[in-house]
Amino acid sequence: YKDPHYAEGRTTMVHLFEWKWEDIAKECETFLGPMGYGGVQVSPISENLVIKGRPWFERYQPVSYKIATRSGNENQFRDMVRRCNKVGVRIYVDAVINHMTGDGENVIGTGGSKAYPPRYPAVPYGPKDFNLPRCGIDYSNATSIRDCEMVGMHDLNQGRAHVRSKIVAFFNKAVSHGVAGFRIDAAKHMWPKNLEAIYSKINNLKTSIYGTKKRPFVFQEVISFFTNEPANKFQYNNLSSVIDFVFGASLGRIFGGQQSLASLENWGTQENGLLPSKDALVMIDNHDNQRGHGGAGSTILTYKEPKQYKMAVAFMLAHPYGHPRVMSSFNFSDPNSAPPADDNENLLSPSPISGNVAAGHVADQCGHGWVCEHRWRQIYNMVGFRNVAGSDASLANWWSNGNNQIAFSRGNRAFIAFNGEAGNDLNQTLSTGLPCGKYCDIISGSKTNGNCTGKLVVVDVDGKADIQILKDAEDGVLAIHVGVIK
Ligand code: ARE
Ligand code: CA
Repeated sequence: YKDPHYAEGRTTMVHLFEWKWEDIAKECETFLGPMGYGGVQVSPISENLVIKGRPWFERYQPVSYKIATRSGNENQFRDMVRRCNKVGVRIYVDAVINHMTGDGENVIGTGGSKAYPPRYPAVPYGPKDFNLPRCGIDYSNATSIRDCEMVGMHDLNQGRAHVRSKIVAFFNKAVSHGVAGFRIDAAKHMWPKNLEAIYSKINNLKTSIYGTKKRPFVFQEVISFFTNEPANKFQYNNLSSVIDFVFGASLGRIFGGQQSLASLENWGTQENGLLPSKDALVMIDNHDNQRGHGGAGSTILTYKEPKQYKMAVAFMLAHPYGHPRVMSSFNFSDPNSAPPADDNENLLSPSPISGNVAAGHVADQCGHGWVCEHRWRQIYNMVGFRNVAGSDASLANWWSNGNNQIAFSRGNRAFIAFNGEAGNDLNQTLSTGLPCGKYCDIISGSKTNGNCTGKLVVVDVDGKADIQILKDAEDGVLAIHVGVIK
């Protein structure tokens, strides 16, 4: 359950938050595939409650397990998975299985199903399928975290055979369409032994795509910062991967200027409070904490602080620790707001990419309020860096000025330097570990038609190069690798 099953040479997934299935299919073909992304985490696929104003969070209140949301229907979903797999990009489903909706009258879902909480005839679930008596979560109590209701939503009892079988059937429907795995929403609110039983019943992945006897990649959402929390990540990482929230909170603090970059020398070890690397799905921000939901507060960096954010993302993608996930957002000021509406205001989720990218071309941003961090040159070029570095090129040539300037290589394949000092330029001759040659910096530009559109870096026979990052440069990073020799 810990192998993402990326196609050969790929290493990184992107969360295309609130995107439509048709748009994701196109994005796989025109951008993600060509640029080397390994997979997409999609928004929840199961029919959800329609909430007035259509906030993004309605998608976390299931009404049934029909594939019918504003992202699209089951045919569109199946078509997306097929087209993405065809260009080497995997699909991971965000699975909301801890709960259904809150209370409500005239509850109607995005697929037209009616519900009378706690009765959900379209599954069907009835009162016996939920934990009783109803209670609110007390976060100091392990049982309460599992068996009480998160913000008033009816809490499913995954100990019941009926509930398990419905969840398993839902997973197997997605597997039959060719997905590579699942994000388990609110895993912390379900008992590890129940999850284990459910995972074990999921079918093997489609052999025609993944080969024989391949288990789904399962990454569990367990918000956990301290080992002494009654429900914490170390209770889940023996089952499958876990999203490590310490990662983004710590890097946010460091690249946000509260702690020196030099302190990253031993990053990725137990001392940092992180899970073992192979168990950890990591990110700088996610759809919750970028808008103040779900813990860690103001230390989280987002697209709203672009220079620091791009540095933190570059560090995540350059460092060998963990399975990285890039966030792709829509712009917001109100944390509850719906995804962008299109010109006629009827459709939510207008196409982020219509008219912005011609096939085969790269645009650095999307339109219509979609931020598309994954299309920022400094981010997608770092995905390329990670693919070139691979999993066996270990961290080497660590250098720091003892403060906020650092550099390291990934074996003899890739090299990166950071200047996080507001008051000082970085101007150093550094060991890059790379073969002698002229390289294109992939942060200030790209290599196109044999030329560098950004800085040129000359590595001499000893592997040394003059590295310069000015204090007021647009980006505080310089990165080169053996795939961009001029
Ligand atoms: C919405 C409204 C509520 C209303 C409810 C029911 O906002 O006011 O009562 O509906 O009508 C998302 C939103 C919620 C939203 C929900 C359903 O964030 O605001 O509720 O959708 O529409 C905890 C959980 C963690 C969870 C975070 C948000 O442990 O699992 O809270 N994250 C996932 C998703 C969310 C989603 C859900 C779960 C629910 O990523 O997008 O909620 O499916 C400490 C604790 C953490 C805790 C954190 C925040 O750090 O250690 O465990 O996270 O505080 O409370
Ligand atoms: Ca629960």
